[in-house]
Amino acid sequence: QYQGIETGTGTGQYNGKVTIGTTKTSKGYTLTDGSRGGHKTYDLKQRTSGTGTLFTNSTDTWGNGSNSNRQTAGVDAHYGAQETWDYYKNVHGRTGIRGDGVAAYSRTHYGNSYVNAFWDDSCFCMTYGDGANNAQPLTALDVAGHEMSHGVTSATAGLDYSDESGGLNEATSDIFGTSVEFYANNPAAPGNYLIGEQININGDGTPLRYMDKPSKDGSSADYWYSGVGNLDVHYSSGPANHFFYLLSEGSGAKTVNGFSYDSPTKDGKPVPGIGRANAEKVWYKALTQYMTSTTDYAGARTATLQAAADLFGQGSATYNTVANTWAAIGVGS
Ligand code: ASN
Ligand code: ZN
Repeated sequence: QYQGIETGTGTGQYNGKVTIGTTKTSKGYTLTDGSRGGHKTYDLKQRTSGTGTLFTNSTDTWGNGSNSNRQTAGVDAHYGAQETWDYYKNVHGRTGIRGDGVAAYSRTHYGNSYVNAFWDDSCFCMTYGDGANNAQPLTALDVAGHEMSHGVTSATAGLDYSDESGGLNEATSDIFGTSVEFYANNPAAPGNYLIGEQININGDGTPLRYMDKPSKDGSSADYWYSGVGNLDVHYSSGPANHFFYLLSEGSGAKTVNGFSYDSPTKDGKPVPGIGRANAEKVWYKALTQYMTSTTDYAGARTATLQAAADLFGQGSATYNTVANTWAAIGVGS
């Protein structure tokens, strides 16, 4: 009897009906993605330690869109890891978090009504709570891309998770989480510059973070200032998230993929944007070749200008827009 790599069908709570990489065994099917380094997705069954139980099923059809079906969060987490793997491989030529073809793994159903998700270097894994009333799991696509990207940052620049480098670490995860969401091109989870908008984490339909104008969350900084590094890293990420939005789309009012934005600049001077695909290339090259564990906002400016010089030429229009976009968020001159 055949055993090996399969493509199953799942119904997630956030991603709708999706195809996912699975494996056929002698006993049935498992959430093991044989074509992406063997990424496995587990059910922690509300525990907060251990690896949990690998999702297993008699058929290759998974979840039903509701978190009362334990497989549903597994489908969204597994799909998120799959799309993130494909994004880094197909857009940046990076095979796996470390570039060595080895997969991480995902743990779902962590704790009881736990409203967070996290990456952990020590297990090389990402973990998702079930959210409010165990009904809003933290397994949305941009959040999965965010968590897995913490692994990439760890394996590359290694940005320290405090002070300005911590904000840049967080922003890197928001930038690539958003990039994954656009990349997947899934109508159930359309790409946008909001973070966690599908989870309803505030209970009023607002997202966790806004890249076009980070201060809309009530806590994040829109612009760099001396002392921004004293904010929580999820708020000192604001200026870098804002930089990425502006570099992608330019300032002012704009609707992208059905989502409307209005992004300001510090001095009120408009910036044009270079397109999201170019902005992603600049940030990825800066992260993987020029940033280090202690890179601050001034260092990130230098790193992205080095990346832009490599990619587009020093003094090119694109290079100059990168410089002007840093000025638009208060970095450099
Ligand atoms: N969800 C959070 C994050 O990935 C967890 C944390 O605060 N580290 O940033
Ligand atoms: Zn994070």
